[in-house]
Amino acid sequence: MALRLTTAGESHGPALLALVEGLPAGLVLDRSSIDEDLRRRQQGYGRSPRQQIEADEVEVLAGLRHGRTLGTPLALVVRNRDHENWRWGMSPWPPEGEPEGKGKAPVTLPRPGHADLAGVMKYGLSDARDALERASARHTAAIVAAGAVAKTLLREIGIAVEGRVLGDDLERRIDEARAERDTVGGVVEVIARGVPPGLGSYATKDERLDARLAATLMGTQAVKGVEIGDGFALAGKRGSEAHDEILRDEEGYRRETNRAGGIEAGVSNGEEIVVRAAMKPLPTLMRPLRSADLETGEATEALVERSDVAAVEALAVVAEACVAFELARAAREKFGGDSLADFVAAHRAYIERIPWSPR
Ligand code: EPS
Repeated sequence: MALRLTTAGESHGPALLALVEGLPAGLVLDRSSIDEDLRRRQQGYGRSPRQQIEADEVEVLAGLRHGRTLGTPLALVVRNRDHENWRWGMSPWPPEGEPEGKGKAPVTLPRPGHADLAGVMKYGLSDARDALERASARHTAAIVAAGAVAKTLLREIGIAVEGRVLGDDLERRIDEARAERDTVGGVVEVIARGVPPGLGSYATKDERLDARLAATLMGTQAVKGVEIGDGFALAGKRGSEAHDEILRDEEGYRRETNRAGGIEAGVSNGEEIVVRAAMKPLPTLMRPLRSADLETGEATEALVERSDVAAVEALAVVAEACVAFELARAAREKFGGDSLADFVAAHRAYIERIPWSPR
């Protein structure tokens, strides 16, 4: 019963696609809640003018009938409105007619921090656009659509996932950076409530829930660090200050602290799952860094083009989607079921068996 996500799509191509396999049959999806998450991702202080062009909404091509999943692959599409301006430049087939619109000229001034240089070397490209289009964080719209579906599934077993930006000085930092034609990053936190003990496993590295959450967040554009619970701060503490004492009363086991962030030995322990991701400042700078031209090898300045000053608020929504999808994947492994009713019943039977009281 493996829940799997495959995505495709370029930033200025016709659309982004998400293929979700392994959902149970009978899950009722709500189009407006998926679109609401897509809207949340587009908002946020410091975003690029691109967001005034896009109005992301989900289209379903397969796997759903009358709002209920069929237990078959669910195919989601988010169209790129901006593709209209890139019809020639991003045409999937050799374009017909005279070059027009955006993307006509090759990108040859690689930006430090973006995929441009590594991409052209790795794939043997002459136009960095062939690399940057897929590396673009526009891809995260597909992730958020799939994450909204995962959240719907998790809700059926009492799990809620919520992302937020840490630090309240982001707007000031963005204003200052914009004034100096620079960019900023930041830190986001995702909390998952209602996760039962026992998701993930210590049996193999691949099954560890902490490893899986770290991988999915690190797999998101611009993320350079992930921590679970008190993470890096734990390294400087004594063992007696670092661990969460185990208490037991008539309702079950509980903890008074949650420094482990809800995961011990790669397994959820019933406490809130707390995970943070650090986002680097975005690499497209209006006052560019030094670079070298891909055609001539000459010293130059990196590409300057429309971009965001910050996308940290968007990352909070994306990270929420990533964590939700990974938890849903772990829950599908544990509770199985071809139908939603079977999945929910297996979860209920497990909760009744273990001495844990969801708070
Ligand atoms: C991005 C560059 C910008 C961002 C984009 C990510 O796009 P454009 O090149 O069209 O101005 O707006 O993010 C999105 C489009 C989005 O929806 O999040 C990049 O280079 O990664």
